[in-house]
Amino acid sequence: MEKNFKRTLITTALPYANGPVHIGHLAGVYVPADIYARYLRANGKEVLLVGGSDEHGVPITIKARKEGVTPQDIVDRYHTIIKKSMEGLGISFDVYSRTTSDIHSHTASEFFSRLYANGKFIEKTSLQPYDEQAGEFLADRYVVGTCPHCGSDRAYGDQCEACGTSLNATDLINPHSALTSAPVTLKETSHWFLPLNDYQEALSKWILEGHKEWKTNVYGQCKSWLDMGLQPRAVSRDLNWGVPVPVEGAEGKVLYVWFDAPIGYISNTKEILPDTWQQWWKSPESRVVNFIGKDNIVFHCIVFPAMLMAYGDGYQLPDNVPANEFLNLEGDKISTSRNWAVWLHEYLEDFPGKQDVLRYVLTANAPETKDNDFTWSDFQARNNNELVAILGNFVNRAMVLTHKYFQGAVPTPATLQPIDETLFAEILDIKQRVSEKLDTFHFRDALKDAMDMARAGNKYLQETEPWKLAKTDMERTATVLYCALQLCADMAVAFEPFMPFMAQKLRLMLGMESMAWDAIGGRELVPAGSKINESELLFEKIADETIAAQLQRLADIKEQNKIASWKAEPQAADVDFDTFMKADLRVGTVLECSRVPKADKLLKFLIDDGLEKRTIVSGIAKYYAPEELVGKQVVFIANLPPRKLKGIVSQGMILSAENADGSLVVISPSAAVVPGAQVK
Ligand code: B3M
Ligand code: ZN
Repeated sequence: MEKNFKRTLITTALPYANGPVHIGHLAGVYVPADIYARYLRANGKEVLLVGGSDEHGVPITIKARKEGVTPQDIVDRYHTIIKKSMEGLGISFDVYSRTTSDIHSHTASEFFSRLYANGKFIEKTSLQPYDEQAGEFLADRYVVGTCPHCGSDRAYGDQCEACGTSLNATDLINPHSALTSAPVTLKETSHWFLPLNDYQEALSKWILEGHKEWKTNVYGQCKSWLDMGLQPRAVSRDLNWGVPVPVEGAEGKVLYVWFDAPIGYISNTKEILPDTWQQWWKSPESRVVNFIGKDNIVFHCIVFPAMLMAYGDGYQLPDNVPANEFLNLEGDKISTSRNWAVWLHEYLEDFPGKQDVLRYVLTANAPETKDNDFTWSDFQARNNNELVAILGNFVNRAMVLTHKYFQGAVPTPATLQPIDETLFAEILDIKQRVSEKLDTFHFRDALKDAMDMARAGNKYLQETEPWKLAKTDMERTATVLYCALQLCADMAVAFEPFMPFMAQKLRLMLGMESMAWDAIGGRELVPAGSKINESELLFEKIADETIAAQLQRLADIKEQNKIASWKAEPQAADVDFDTFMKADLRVGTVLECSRVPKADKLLKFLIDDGLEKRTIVSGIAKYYAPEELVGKQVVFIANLPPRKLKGIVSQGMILSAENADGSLVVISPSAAVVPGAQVK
C-alpha cells in the first residue's frame, strides 16, 4: 500500500433516483469503487463503502408531474430498483441509503444551520422566473420558449435540445411556464450563496500543490476552475421538493440538491456507525476517497471541500477523487431520457449468473483516461476469447486432470524444478504489478495484469504437458498439478476484487477458505492431500444469437427515438403567402430514369414537363429502382435555378415525403393530369 492509512472511507456518487442505473454508472463509479473496497479489505484495511440514492432535484419533480404521481413515488420506485441491482452485481456496500431519509435531512439541515449561524453565507436578492398563475418560481427546466440560436420553439431555460446550446432562462424568446403555459415573469427572491471565492486560495494550495498525484483529468479540471476564479454559488432554491432551508421566513425554499447530496456521504456513515462515524471523517488516520464521474468533479473537488472548510470541526477533505470519463454505448452517448443504455436490472435478468462477465468487460474497457465505447461484440469477444478461452480453460484443465489422475485430492509434490520455480516467481511478480496498479486506481491495467496469471498457467501446462507425463512419470505429474492448483488458488484471491462471484465458485471448487491478498504467490494455499470438489465451468461461451437479440433491442430503441424526434420536429417559421406562391410547382411525366454512375444516392430523370423534356437529378436512388418510376407522374419545382450534380445539370427538384426512418416516397397526383399541370 502506498500510504499507510488505518481506515478508508470510500464514497460513490449518489445516483439520481429518476431512473435505474446503467453500464455508464457502473463503469465510471460502482465497479471501480467496489474493486478498490474489496482489494483494501483483502489487505486487512478497515474499509467502509458507502452510497445511496440522490432523491432531490428538479428532474425528479418533472418526472413526477409527467406521470401524475408524487416525487416520493418516483424515488421510492427507482431507489428500490437501484438498490436491488447494485446488490445483484455484487457491489459490496456497507450501506446504501437515500437522501430522503430522516437522518439525512437532519444532517444536511444542521450543516446549513451551522454555516448560517457562523456567517458563512451571503444573502443575495435576484430576479427569478415566476409563474403568476401557479404562484411558483420556476426552475430553469420549467421555463420553455424559443431558442435565440436556432429558432426551435421547444427550448428549455437551461438548454436547447434542438441545437444543444446552453441557455439561461432569460435568453429565451417568449418564455412561458411548462406548468401552466402562462407567460413567465421575473420576481424578486432571495437566496443564500456560499462565497467560493473566499476559499480560492486554500483550495488552490490544497489541490494544485498538495495533490499533484490526482488523475490528470481531475487535476486539470480543478486547475481550470481555479484559474477562472471562483464565484459565489447559490445553495438554496425556490422549490417544494428537498430539504427545507432551516431559516425563519424561508418557507418554500429548499437546499440546492448539490448542497445536500454530498452531505449524504456523512449521513450514510452516521446511519451505519451511529457511534463511531466521526473517526471516519475526522481522524488523521482515516482518509476519504470519492469515486465519481467526470461531470461531478467540480462539486467534489471544489464545492464540497469549500463547504467542509466552512464547517470546520475537523472534517477532512478527500484524499483522492478518482473520477472517470464517460462510457458510450455502440458509438452513441448513453442517455436515460432516450433509453439509450444497457440497464443493470435488465442485464441481470437477461444474463443470470453472468455478473462477473459484465464486471470484467466494464473494467477491461473502463473509461479511465478517455471516453470509451461499450459494444456487444466486444462483450462477447472478451467473454469467449478471454474469460472462457484463457481463464476458464486453465482452471478447468488443472481441475479435470487432478480428478483424473489423483482422485480429486491435491497431489503431493516432489522437488520443484526450475520451470516450477519460474512459475511461482512469475506469480509474485504479477501480484506486485496488480497491487501497484490498484493502489493508484489503474483498475483496467490491474485486471490486464491479473489475467497474466491465467496466461502463465496455460503456458505452464502447455510446456509441462501433464497429460503426457502421466503415462511415464506420476511423481512429476503430481508436482505439476500441485503447482497448477496453487495457481488456481492464487487466482481465487487475486480475482476476488474484480470478479467476486467467480472467485467464490473457484474457492468452493478448490475447497479453500477465503484468504488475504498476502497469500497470493504462496506455496501452500491448497495443501497436498486436501480434497477438491467437482469441477464446474467458470464461464461459458456467449452465442451469437444472444448478442443479436441485444443488438436488435438497441436497433428498436433507435427506431422509436427517430419516430419520437420526427413527431417532435417543430413546424418551420411562418412564410408569407406571396413568397410561397413564387415557387412554381408542376406535374411532369417520367420518360426515362437511370442511376447516376459513382453516386449511389442519385437518380437521373428525363421529365416531360408539358413544354419540353427536362433533366432532373434526385437523391432517391436508395428507395426506388429506376424502372419503377418510368411512366409515373411526379411533382417538381420548375423555377429553381439549374444546379450541377455529379456533372449533370439538374433543372428543378422532385418532391418526396420523408418517413420517420428517413426513407423517401415520391409525391404523385392521385389521378393522371396533363404534363405541366400547376400544383396549387
Ligand atoms: N446525483 C449527479 C449524478 O448522478 C449526482 C451525484 C451526487 S454525488 C454527491 O451525476
Ligand atoms: Zn436551439
